[in-house]
Amino acid sequence: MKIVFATKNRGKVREVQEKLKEFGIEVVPIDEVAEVEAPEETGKTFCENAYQKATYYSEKLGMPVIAEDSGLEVKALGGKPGVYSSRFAGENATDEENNRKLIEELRKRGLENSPARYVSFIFLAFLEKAGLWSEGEVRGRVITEPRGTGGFGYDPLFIPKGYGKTMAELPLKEKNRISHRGKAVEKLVNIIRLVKKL
Ligand code: ITT
Repeated sequence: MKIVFATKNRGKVREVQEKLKEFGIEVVPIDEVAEVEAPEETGKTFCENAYQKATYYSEKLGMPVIAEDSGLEVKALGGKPGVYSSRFAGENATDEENNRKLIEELRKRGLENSPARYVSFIFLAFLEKAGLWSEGEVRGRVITEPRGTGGFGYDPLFIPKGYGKTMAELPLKEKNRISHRGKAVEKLVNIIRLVKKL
């Protein structure tokens, strides 16, 4: 089985490819199938954005696709950056710029860390405006001293609950086992299997 993954984020592609390999499913990044301009993300929730992206690309391509919307919610910042995680330091911000902004925001408040969680919503669009979705989260805390070179985004600043290492210090397989995205992908596979049995 092959699934087209509509994302421009290489980190997401790597993780979902690796995770779905466990289930014998091949993930094809959308840019290997067609050149489609990314839609604007206007949703106020991860769920809305995942739905919007998946249905947009599926309609453009005329085939089933999955899309994912995810982000980091930091307690000390009232849940920010949330759906704005990829643009926390401004449109087209790099991971480094977003991380620097997060560190600044924590330090401004006199904090060295704060409870936080990563959230992931995945939507598989396969009929006009219909499909399947799943959600995953991982709780932990963010720190102000980056550590590690793996993963992407805020991983050098995020320590999962029960771990002494940041996500960026964990091997990909381990991150996938405990992460928001890994859990959402696994649940989606279970739903697909159930639907196939119906
Ligand atoms: P697509 O919309 O094309 O999929 P994107 O990177 O813009 O790519 P999102 O809008 O879903 O995707 O934003 C996700 C952001 O949340 C991502 O850029 C990181 O800043 C952060 N993020 C999500 N999952 C993460 C993870 O596993 N590790 C680190 N940061 C993560």
